[in-house]
Amino acid sequence: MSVLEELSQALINGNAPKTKELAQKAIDEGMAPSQVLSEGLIVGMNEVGRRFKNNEFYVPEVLIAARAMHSGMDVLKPLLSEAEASSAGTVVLGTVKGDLHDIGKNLVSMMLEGAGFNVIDVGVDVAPDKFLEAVRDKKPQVVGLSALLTTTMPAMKTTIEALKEAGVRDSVKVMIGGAPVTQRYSDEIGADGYAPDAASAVDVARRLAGKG
Ligand code: B1M
Repeated sequence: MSVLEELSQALINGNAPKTKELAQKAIDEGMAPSQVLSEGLIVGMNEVGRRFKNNEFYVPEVLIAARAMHSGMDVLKPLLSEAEASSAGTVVLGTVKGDLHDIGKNLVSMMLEGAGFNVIDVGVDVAPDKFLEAVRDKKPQVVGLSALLTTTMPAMKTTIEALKEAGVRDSVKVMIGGAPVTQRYSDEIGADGYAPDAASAVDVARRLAGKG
């Protein structure tokens, strides 16, 4: 097994210390941090997602794998930001009001950071006003809204409306995502982009920030 295959496997097994050790080993062997991320950690996390969808994995396994992903990212993050001399842009990211799900949002955050974005994570259960405040303060190119409940999807629309009412809608692009969200819903509420998963969130954010 190659070191990257071992790394993916350690992440799938939820073995955080081993994931960290193997990420470091791959770097020490001379691999680029972006390669270790995309061909090691993300391959592993995709497999976790697949097993979760097929009911082979349950929530605890997903949480433990996400923790292992974090420990691998601890090794890669400083190296990735070194490699990306200039920031790809700033993204304010949060889970909308009434919604406490953050595993997917955190993956999106990690992937964006890995791609050189400066991510300002405003957390979960974020009211439109709080998004607005972050947009005013941080002047991001993109604001990312995540929702996992059909009952909280309308908060995406409310947030966009709050940005409009405050007169800042034209200064920022809105990207939305989360399991129940669709491209159709994105069009319907006037968002600028929709991403079905964390990897495509990077492509969409690049496009919206004018860097892709
Ligand atoms: Co909740 N939950 N949950 N839950 N939960 C779901 C979402 C549900 C589908 C389960 C079910 O009934 N089958 C259901 C929603 C039904 C619906 O609305 N149609 C549900 C429910 C009902 C609830 C509660 C109401 C349960 C209750 O209390 N009765 C409650 C609500 C609490 C609240 O938010 N107010 C609740 C609570 C919880 C826990 C706290 C136990 C826990 C959350 C822990 C946490 O996040 N820290 C939890 C979990 C874990 C889940 C499931 C099992 C897994 C979600 C997850 O993390 N997936 C979920 C069932 C399911 O999805 N099958 C479920 C893994 C994650 C990697 O995927 O989040 O989809 P995901 O993110 C993906 C993409 O969607 C995308 O990229 C990510 C990576 O590829 N993406 C974006 C996400 N955000 C994005 C943003 C972007 C772009 C892409 O741009 C900005």
